[in-house]
Amino acid sequence: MKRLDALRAIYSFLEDRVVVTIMGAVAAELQSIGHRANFFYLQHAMGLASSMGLGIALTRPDRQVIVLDGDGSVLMNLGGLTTLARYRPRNLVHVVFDNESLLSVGGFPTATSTGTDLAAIAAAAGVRRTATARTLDEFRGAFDEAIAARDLTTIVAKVDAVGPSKYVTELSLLENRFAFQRYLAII
Ligand SMILES: Cc1ncc(C[n+]2csc(CCOP(=O)(O)OP(=O)(O)O)c2C)c(N)n1
Ligand SMILES: [Mg+2]
Repeated sequence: MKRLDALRAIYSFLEDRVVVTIMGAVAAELQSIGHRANFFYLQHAMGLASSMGLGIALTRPDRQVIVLDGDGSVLMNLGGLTTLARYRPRNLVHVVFDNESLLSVGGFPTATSTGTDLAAIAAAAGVRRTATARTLDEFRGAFDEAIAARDLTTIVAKVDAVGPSKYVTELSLLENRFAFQRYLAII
């Protein structure tokens, strides 16, 4: 499965949800489909996208929050899963695109390439709903089920280690930050 295809498969759903992504390839891919004011691309703070999503989900229980994470990022902050599970925001879906690689910085293999199972770690951390998707159909099914369940879910989507030709986009961090802050203030 290509991450870009997985993003395309859920894009229409993301259009009016609060979306937080990690930096790098996934941010550039989502922007290539179409940036929206309700999308925030967390730069630099690797491993903290779920923490930011958690904060928004807890303060805005009326909104659905989707976090688009990466294997390397989650591995860098495994404690984030325990905190997510502890607060169990029912309005947060945590998607981890697992390409078994630190793709955005050159493609170094991560621990998921040697057997680490992030869905199992999320479950052991206390996340009650977890899924692993290896095909586009499985991903779409797992995503729809997570939304319907109205409960915290971590979906590990196993994707190819391929990304966009360039990761730097025209949208600057500060511009994205202020526009996202204004979006959250008016919804
Ligand atoms: C604390 C910290 N260390 C290192 C980096 C450099 N860095 C940026 S993206 C990235 C790889 C992210 O890997 P992953 O989450 O698997 O996403 P992928 O690039 O594979 O899509 C790294 C190491 C960073 N931004 N922050
Ligand atoms: Mg990765």
